[in-house]
Amino acid sequence: MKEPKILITGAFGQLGTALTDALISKYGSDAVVATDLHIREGFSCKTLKLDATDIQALDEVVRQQKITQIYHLAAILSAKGEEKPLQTWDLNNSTFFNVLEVARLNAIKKVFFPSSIAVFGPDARKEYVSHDFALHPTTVYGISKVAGEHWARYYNAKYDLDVRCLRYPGLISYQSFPGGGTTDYAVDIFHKAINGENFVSYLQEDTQLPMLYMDDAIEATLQLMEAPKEAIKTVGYNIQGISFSPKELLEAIQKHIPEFKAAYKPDHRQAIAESWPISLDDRAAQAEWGWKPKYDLAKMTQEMLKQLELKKNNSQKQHA
Ligand code: NAD
Ligand code: AKB
Repeated sequence: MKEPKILITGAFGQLGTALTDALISKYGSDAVVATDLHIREGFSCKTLKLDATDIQALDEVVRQQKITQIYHLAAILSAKGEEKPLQTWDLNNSTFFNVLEVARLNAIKKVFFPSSIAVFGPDARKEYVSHDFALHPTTVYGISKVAGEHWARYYNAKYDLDVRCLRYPGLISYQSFPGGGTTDYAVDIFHKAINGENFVSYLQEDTQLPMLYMDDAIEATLQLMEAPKEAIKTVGYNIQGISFSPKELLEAIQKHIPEFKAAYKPDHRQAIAESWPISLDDRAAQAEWGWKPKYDLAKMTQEMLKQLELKKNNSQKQHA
């Protein structure tokens, strides 16, 4: 049997849209099975409808498709999570349990679990926080990610299941829209800029958060998953990319579109943002598998504007 054969849950969200294509490019269309609650066209790999809360359905796909690795992306993110805390706890945990159990029972070789900067709470160091700092999150999303990291450690220790785990900062991408996080403004602002609309930020102008351009996030994920097992000594790697505030991002965009304007109307997401760190100490990721981001604020801004402009022109041509 050819390896790896990869199953992705929650594959059609913000991360999955880019990661599915990256995994196809790396391993080939036949090596990837992309699944989500709803079917989406446009991928060259097999796509299936799969609710990850249904352990039997998950097990069946894993067996039928002869899966050897699972990337478990399905989750409810921080801002949406605060609107329905119990449902979020339930979904985020039950889907990961199902993945861990199915992985154990089918001798899956590697599992990827995306954690988040949301594992930290307001008592954590704001700048350069280390991966092993106390984890006291105040969102249900953050609590579910801390629990996920603990379960990853448990399955690793008890069953020798190879579960690898990154704490992504806010991800910035042009491929699709984000799905209900606190960092979503940093994607939305680019769409407003390209469409000639004014932007209203739900975070204060000076609220800095750690972010990462999607290409760097994908690179980190592939590097982590390709690293030899002996190199992996941490569950829940911090990865630092770019830290900026809405005002700093606005100024970076204004270098390309000087007339672009923003207003600031903080809402409930402000408190979530204030509970998270501004930057992360990622020395473990650097030392253990060679993490190094390529995008700074200027380069990421230029690339986002270029890619969204291209998308807009292509869609206008199609509709002409
Ligand atoms: P998203 O909300 O864009 O996508 C999540 C996907 O999961 C959606 O397509 C949704 O349909 C699917 N889903 C929900 N319930 C499901 C179920 N029961 N069964 C199968 N699929 C289901 O989220 P994303 O931004 O792509 O995030 C993917 C993962 O990465 C999540 O675990 C998230 O916590 C983590 N993460 C994302 C970011 C970010 O900035 N995007 C940062 C840190 C961590
Ligand atoms: C969110 O804002 O919820 C996500 C994350 C940082 O986990 N983008």
